[in-house]
Amino acid sequence: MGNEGFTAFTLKSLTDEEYYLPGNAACPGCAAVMALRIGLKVLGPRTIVVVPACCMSVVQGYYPKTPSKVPIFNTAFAASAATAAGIRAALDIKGIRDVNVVCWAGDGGTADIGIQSLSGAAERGDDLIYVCYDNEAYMNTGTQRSGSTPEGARTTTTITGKSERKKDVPGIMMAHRIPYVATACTSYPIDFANKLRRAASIKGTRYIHLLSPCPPGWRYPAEKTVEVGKLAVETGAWILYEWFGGRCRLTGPSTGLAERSKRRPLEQYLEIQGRFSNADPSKIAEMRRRIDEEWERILGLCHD
Ligand SMILES: Cc1ncc(C[n+]2csc(CCOP(=O)(O)OP(=O)(O)O)c2C)c(N)n1
Ligand code: SF4
Repeated sequence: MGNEGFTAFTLKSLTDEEYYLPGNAACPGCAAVMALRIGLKVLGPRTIVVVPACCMSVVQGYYPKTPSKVPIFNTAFAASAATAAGIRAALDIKGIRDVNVVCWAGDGGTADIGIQSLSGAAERGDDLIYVCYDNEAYMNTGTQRSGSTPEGARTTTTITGKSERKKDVPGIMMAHRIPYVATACTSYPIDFANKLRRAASIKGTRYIHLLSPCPPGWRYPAEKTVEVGKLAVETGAWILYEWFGGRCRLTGPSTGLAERSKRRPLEQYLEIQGRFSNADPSKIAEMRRRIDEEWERILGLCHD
């Protein structure tokens, strides 16, 4: 599927240049900020980032002591995609075509409160990249459940574990028939970098849903962020795929995990985090069933 002319990143080809600097206000082990650092390496200095209310708007601090070397536009919680569309329109009027406009929004600001402006932009085909860094709760305000919190996870508003399923935002975006939708995980930065590069090479609304582990919210030690993200993928709880040109394909380690027997036991992903401590064996069996269902659905898309 459409790999012609696409030069994939390797670790070596990723620039040493830093556009998001250390010394920022992120918690130690924050995956969302690691991914922003990688993302800006991919997109480069001709980029404007739109950030709604979320952890990232706190992490960046106050001008002139901000960690970002590119302009960041802070906007209202519900309005990232509309703001990005407006910035793109203004750039177009000025004849500036070489600037990437990218939204960097949390799951609360995407799956819940920002979904109307995102849907509007996608329906209009506005020319922007939207990255939802999904830490699976409203973290900045103290870990409240979001539509993207997975079933079974404890948050301050689901103290015994969330009973509803996680909202499928990538699926919602596919239903808009936009040109590019992908999932990614911060523990696989090169997979993410390549997806962002491909997204940047296409016009229209492009969407990447990035699983971003969060030590305080998911209740694990800060140094385990990469391990936790890898376990999400290796147990099959998070599937890496890319959808463009109307076709879907698995990417990264997920390509070898279509068969359930190849996946690590789900317990390994759940036990490393405090947020699933209430999940008993029957709940875990239910989660496993849902994961199998999700695999079948994604494999169905890949084989069409
Ligand atoms: C309209 C509105 N409601 C509530 C808030 C308070 N608020 C600021 S950030 C935030 C949580 C954002 O959660 P998410 O989008 O998941 O990003 P994260 O904090 O996890 O990075 C909330 C509720 C706000 N700024 N505006
Ligand atoms: S609460 Fe989580 S997402 Fe927010 S800055 Fe800390 S580690 Fe990152």
